[in-house]
Amino acid sequence: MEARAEALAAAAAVDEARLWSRQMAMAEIGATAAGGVNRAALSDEDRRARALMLEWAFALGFEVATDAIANLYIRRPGRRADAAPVVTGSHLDSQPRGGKFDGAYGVVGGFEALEAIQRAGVETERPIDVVAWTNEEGGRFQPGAMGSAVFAGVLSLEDQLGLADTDGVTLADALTETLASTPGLPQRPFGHPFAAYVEAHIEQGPRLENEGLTIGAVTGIQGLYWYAVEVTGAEAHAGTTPLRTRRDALKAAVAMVSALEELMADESDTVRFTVGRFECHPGSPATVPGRAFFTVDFRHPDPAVIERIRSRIAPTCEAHARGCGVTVRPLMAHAPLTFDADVIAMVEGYAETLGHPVVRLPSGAGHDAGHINHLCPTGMIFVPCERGVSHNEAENATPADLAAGAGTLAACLVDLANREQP
Ligand code: HGY
Ligand code: MN
Ligand code: MN
Repeated sequence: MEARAEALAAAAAVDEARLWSRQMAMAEIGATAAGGVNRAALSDEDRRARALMLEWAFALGFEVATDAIANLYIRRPGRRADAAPVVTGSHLDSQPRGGKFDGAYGVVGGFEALEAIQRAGVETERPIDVVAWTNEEGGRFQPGAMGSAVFAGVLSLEDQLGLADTDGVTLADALTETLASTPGLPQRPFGHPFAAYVEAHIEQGPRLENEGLTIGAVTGIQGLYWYAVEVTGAEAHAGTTPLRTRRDALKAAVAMVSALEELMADESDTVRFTVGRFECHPGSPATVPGRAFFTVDFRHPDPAVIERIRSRIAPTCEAHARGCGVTVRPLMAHAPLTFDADVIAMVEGYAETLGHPVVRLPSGAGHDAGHINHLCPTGMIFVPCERGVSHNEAENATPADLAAGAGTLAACLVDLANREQP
């Protein structure tokens, strides 16, 4: 069979019902009463999700491996065993009250593409891998996109091991437990070469659905920055301490958030500014808070705007400290990026050939693909999600759209895996 015909044969072998039933089986792990998923990175639920992927992989005779941060790899071998693989994947961890598809679709849909390639009897020159990256969401251990960052050499594993979750469990312990749950898997080194990387994901925004489109050929990702702001005041008696002499960490933190909101004001509504965690200690009604903590998530596509706002974040917090101490610690910094032109064109081309209405669009959300983009030609495939809702238990997508994305993905993987130089 000619190479392009093989790519299309693989796409045609995607089975919508099989993919949907696997998505639903995965969504049962950590299912919440409101129809969402709570599958924190390196939790029992995460381990069960990995076990389910392994069960499916073993049933089809695929090869499996892991690495020291528990990224999980499932491989369909190619004719050239030593060639760098073409890789797809995403993450199995979720937000605390997340949806069924954010991340899980990229892993389960990637696996469906692999099975379709197998069932179509298509052989490729290069191996094709599906990877589940560890801790993309960053809900339990910050920063997010940690597994792909460590793989890409952006973060060192040693620097992450001492991080603790809100219960005091360290990343080192959670990692040890997770790696012990998949004993005997071959270990891969970080940074081993990829020939190309294509990640499938729900859009997490409303554009595809609003415009009646099925596939997004993702052009890049906007800049994404996280900060941890720690405010230190003094605990005092709520009934006896005059307001003038207090150093109230909570009130200072509230003033900082309001000032940051003003700093981020933007007529065009392009700036994204979120305080997703806000803590007050000791948290007793009769004690003036001596410590407050909050996170800042700031995103924008334009480097000039990013530079202006980033340079003002710490001074804005300091200017509203009201006698308290304040430290502003960067947790994550991803500059805006553009994906590989050939991969973008390939996604667009196969979507068109397969009859799926397609548009080029940027990603507002961060993804593991952002780190892998520095290592090899990289791109992403978006499919619509209902009303653009994500990071919410109501997140939803249709079986047909998920299958369209997996088919487009299967075609791209076969095409790339038959190229000398993707
Ligand atoms: O926050 C993000 O953009 C991603 O969903 N982790
Ligand atoms: Mn995601
Ligand atoms: Mn997410």
